[in-house]
Amino acid sequence: MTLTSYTKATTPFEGQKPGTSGLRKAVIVFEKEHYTENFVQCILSAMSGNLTGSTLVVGGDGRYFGKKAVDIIIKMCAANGVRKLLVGQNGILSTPCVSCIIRKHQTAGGIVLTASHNPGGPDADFGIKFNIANGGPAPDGVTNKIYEISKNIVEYKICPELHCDISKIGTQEFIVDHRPFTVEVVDSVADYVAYMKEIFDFSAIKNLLHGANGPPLKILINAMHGVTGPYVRRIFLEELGASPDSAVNIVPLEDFGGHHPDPNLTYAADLVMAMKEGDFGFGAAFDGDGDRNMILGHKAFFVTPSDSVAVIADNTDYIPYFKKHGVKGLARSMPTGCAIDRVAQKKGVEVFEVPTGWKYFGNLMDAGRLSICGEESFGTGSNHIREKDGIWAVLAWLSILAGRNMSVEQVLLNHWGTYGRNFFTRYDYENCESAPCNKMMAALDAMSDDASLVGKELSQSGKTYTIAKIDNFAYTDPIDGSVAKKQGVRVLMSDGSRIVFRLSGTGSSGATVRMYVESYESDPSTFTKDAQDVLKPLVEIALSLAKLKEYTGRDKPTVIT
Ligand code: VG1
Ligand code: CO
Repeated sequence: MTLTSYTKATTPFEGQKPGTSGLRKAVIVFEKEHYTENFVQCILSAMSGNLTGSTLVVGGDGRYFGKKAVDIIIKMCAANGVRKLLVGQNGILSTPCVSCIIRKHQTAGGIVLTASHNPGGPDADFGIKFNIANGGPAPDGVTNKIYEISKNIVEYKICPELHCDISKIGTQEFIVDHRPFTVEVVDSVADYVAYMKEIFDFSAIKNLLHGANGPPLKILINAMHGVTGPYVRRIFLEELGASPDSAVNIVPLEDFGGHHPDPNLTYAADLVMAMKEGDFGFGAAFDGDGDRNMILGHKAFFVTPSDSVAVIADNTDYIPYFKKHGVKGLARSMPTGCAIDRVAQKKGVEVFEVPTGWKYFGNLMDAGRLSICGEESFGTGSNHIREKDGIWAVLAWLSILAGRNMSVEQVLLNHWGTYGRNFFTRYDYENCESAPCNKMMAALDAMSDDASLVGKELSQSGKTYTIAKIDNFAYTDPIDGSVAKKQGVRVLMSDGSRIVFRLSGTGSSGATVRMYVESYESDPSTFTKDAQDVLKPLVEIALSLAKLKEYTGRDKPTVIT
């Protein structure tokens, strides 16, 4: 039977502007008539010359509205001349897995259905993100094009009679407008698991977990009811043979059990509590779409993400992938603590500082100049794909623990012993009113033009810092020369300490202020101190410099990491 596609008239919606990582809005917004269709059409139209005859990957974190969105995307891709879709079974694919499949099958790109760490469910958030042929999030040039198209859209194409069963693995063929159209429903984990087995030495990790060279390491992996559940089961329980009590919350739920699927000390409190009891030597959690990770050691010893990526970069000898491909360069996002810079310096490789968001790493990787990178927001990854990758980070850590025969805490103490410690913390003020936050950012921005502030001393609780420079971070991509401006106000102190302020670009409403505070210590007697204690004076300085309490009306943050 030949199916026919139709052109439907529509009108633009305001605000279909992809943020740090795709378009994120409340589910009720995506449920508005034509809303999702409009945005999907904008993505497809933005592909222009590459659309007809293309293959795309489709999948997401399993949150509420995901299946509905997959159905719409299949019907619209069919109508828009796409040749083939690779769809995760039941619409399930982690974000790193989408990236892996795009690359392995050399597709023109993929559509990821996730709002990542934002809560899910009918009263929470949904999101749509476009990834390009390198497997990474669309760069600003592409997202700007999508947004421009969204402002003037008048119609979209859809094939309403096309019905596709995405619960069964296998290929389904259709004829749409006399053209063949194929949907291949793929196993949600197979390609990804195979790739991890190439990258890491699974037998070394198995030995660590089973105690071949010492006491067995007990691990606790918390999937937070996000998309990583099936990956955790297959990799940690089946492949690595960890005991069943090693993995919790591994059934993906449409509302993540009502929680924020964000692996940090606040939202993954259950993991922290369980680790504190002391039965486990290693703990980890992931976010909704599986690209973030949190690493904990025995008794919930916390590894700040800025240190995590530095440790991985410093220990690549234990990871077969890097032995084979080498380590070309390192990178971090601007607000991320600078520990990795020190590793780069020692190893004599380039280090890059890019704006917040994984999309800025892709060009450097494609150009062969970047191997390992991370963000303070629990994102860690490498050039094996073009997204950050939570499970990869855990496997990297386990490889290091196995290779060095050390605990998490020992690895960190060792690292600080070599490099010194970059103390780091982030304060988040979620869901504030937008107008006063914008004013606060404007006031901070104005400070970057104020030369009289340079050299000014700021004191608090017996500590004094001298302002060396204030700027609003701008980045010129070394590969294509594209420029990203106003990426966050940085207050750089003369001793290398830093304060950074920016507004979140992943929220679905209101404003979230992020304040990042970092200072470096080379005195070993400080290394085991609590970051909050060490950074307290600088935090106070930051709060008063920005008049944060006055502008936001908040006397404490929602989340501290
Ligand atoms: C946040 C993080 C950023 C991360 C982004 C996407 O962005 O700060 O580092 O890349 O989320 O992560 P923002 O604009 O809210 O600060 V994910 O796992 O939500 O896709
Ligand atoms: Co995520």
